[in-house]
Amino acid sequence: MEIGMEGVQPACGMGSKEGVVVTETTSPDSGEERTCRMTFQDGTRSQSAADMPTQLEMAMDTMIRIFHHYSCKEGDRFKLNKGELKLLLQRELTEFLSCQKDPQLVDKIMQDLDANKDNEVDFNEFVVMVAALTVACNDYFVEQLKKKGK
Ligand SMILES: [Ca+2]
Repeated sequence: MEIGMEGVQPACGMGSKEGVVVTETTSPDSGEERTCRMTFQDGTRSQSAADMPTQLEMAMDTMIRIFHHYSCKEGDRFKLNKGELKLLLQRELTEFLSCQKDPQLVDKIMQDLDANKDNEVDFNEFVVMVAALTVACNDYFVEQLKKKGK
């Protein structure tokens, strides 16, 4: 219950009184804890064995953390400018970038991702890029499996 309250309060911007209401629905199978953990607070998550996030939850958490790690370097801390995007691509998508010879690649990616044309990439736009790359990787993966006849 304590864990649930910690998880809910800051993310929803609610006071402790409202937070208590949510935790009253806590079930023994820790389903409520799962929900609360989706608030992705920095470093406040309980790490007991029964409270470990799933791999998919960790993947989502990682995407959020990585985005914010780079977006907070300059200017708007919730958006990637071109420099921040370039750094993220270079450090986090090393393989992807290394096989791309186009010197204008970052500009092109920026233009493609920047759906609202504010010269910044927000989290929504970033997720679209990661999703597109993930789909491409999966297509390749499936193709390889088919070739092997599996
Ligand atoms: Ca920024």
